[in-house]
Amino acid sequence: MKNNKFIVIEGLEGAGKTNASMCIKNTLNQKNIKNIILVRQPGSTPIAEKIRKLIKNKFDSDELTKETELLLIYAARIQLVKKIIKPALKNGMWVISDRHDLSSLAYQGGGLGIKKKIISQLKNLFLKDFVPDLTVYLDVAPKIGLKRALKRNTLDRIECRSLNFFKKTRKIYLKNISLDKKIIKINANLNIDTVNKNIEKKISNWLQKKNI
Ligand code: Z5A
Repeated sequence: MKNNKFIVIEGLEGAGKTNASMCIKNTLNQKNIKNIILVRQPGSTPIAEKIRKLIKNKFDSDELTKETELLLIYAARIQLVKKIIKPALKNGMWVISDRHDLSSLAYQGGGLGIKKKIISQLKNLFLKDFVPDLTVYLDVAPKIGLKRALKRNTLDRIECRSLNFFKKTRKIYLKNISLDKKIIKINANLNIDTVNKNIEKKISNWLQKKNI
């Protein structure tokens, strides 16, 4: 029987999702799980990567409406789920995704104020009962996350939003993780070694519970 899983990493910018992806992959490798693919959202197919550019770049002569932003992100997600994630899972691969639909609820719902009902309708229409086996939510204070993101490069269109936007986004993340037993919360304000140790420990426990 296949025991491969779909694992999602969530959190604000600078939470350390890229680092967490590698940490989870290494933890799986240690358990002799080697058939793993890493994807990111929006992105990871040629079309979804084009949409990613539309989402992240600033346009002087035009501005995405919040509804357009939501629909573009969902379009990229559907492309990735149908073309890559579902076929990979069917073929026994493990999939680690940097973000999934909880990001839409947090950013476009919490941050931009689109009604939860609308986002849930999109989810029900296109993802149906396709849900991650596990979500690792990296909880970082918006100020700390943005400071880390700033150190790395110039800020993109979304990263330029106000601190209040990210506070509202985090609030929705926290609300949702309290409702879902398949979400693990990690304190991402701590130093990177401690964060990695905590991720490794929680993933190992989870695998053990699943008899993997
Ligand atoms: N978006 C959306 O709005 N709605 C959706 O449904 C989806 C996405 C799916 C994707 O851009 C954008 O799309 C994102 C949300 C939106 N926009 N924003 N803003 P992205 O992929 O470029 O942005 P991101 O997902 O937020 O990635 P990120 O900024 O690269 O964050 P990260 O992957 O979590 O961080 P990192 O690259 O691992 O770490 C950032 C830096 O911090 C790096 O130098 C690390 O070495 C450092 N770091 C990481 N952890 C630590 C700790 N613990 N201590 C100290 N330093 C650390």
